[in-house]
Amino acid sequence: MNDKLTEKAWSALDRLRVELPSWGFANTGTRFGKFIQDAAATTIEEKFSDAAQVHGVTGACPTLALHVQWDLPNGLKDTGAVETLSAKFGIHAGSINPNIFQNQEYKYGSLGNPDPAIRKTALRHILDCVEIAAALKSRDVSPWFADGSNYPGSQNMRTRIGYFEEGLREVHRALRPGQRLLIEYKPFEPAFYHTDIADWGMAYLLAKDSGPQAFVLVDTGHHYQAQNIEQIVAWLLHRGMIGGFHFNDRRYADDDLTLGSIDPYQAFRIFHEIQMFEWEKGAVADIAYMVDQSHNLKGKIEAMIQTVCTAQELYARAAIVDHARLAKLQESCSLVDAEETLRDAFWQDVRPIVAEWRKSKGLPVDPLAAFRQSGYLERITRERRERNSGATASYA
Ligand code: RM4
Ligand code: MN
Ligand code: MN
Repeated sequence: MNDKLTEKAWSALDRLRVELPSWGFANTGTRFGKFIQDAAATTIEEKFSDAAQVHGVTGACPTLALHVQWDLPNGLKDTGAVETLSAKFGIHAGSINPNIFQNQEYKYGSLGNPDPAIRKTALRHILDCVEIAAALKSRDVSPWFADGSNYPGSQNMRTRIGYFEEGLREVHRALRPGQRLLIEYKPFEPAFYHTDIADWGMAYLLAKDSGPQAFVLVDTGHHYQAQNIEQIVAWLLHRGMIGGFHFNDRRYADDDLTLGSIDPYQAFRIFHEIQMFEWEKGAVADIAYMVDQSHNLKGKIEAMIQTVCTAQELYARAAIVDHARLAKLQESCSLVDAEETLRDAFWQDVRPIVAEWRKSKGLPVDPLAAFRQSGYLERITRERRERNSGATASYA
């Protein structure tokens, strides 16, 4: 590969930061059962410690997304402890994720619940999350709403839109300058008839309605099978409305599989859309790249290392697309040559370039091997085994 391409790939790697999810290090399961792992993290300290391992070998993950109910059960009171852990492990608190889906009162919804008292409880929790984010100097508050209904006629969809508009405006009013509200959508599950924020259009409209600091969050697993995700990304980029991603891969629905494990071309196409936009604008899009994966069977830290390495490889491949050439070919409708320009980049093996980049940063050339050699996994397996033997998995 020539020097110019190598340089493009290196500068892409320099800027790619991937946020890890605290819940990805904990025991989780499926609706049918939970397989507890000896090495899984059961405390927030262990989650920070595990995330620091991933950051240590990849150099790309300085922040950890926190789920308030699971990580800060006492809310604002726990922020001091989180700051201590941040300092200890060199990992900052990332996006703050409210939990408005797990408690019994949310059976019929949170901000969309017909009961005003429950809407208020949900609102108060999200407002607490804004305070927590402010205390931790973390920029993004990132709610996912499980709200919806299971049977036709059982809820008034329009009334609930109004409830969401009202609640989200209120959340937006509490945001500090610079903070952002990221609105995530998901077509179904846990609701199987209607979901209040089911797609990017609904998230977009609610974000626009609530105010200028609200943006859309795209979880790659939250789409119907045939949906063109990169086109959604293109629209959101065009409108300046993309706030961030939850990366994962899937075969069927919201499977939370390792990024790129099923369809690496999909992730590449998303990265390409973003980098083509950035090339045109001459500026980097302000997007939070976050992982949202829970691994039931794979070792959690290893799975996260795989994920980050895959993101780096696919992002670097998208960086070496010849944007100027592609733009001309698109203009002249040279379909085959345009497609080949994209395919050329996708099929390049950038791993030697990524390895050189790692070496230049003093990072291990093979992050997974380095982690395996460190002895960390054996140590935590020993230390955590007993606690995990009686553990019950948390939902994520
Ligand atoms: C949802 C969604 C959210 C995540 C929860 C646990 O499917 O992806 O982002 O916080 O799961
Ligand atoms: Mn998500
Ligand atoms: Mn999900």
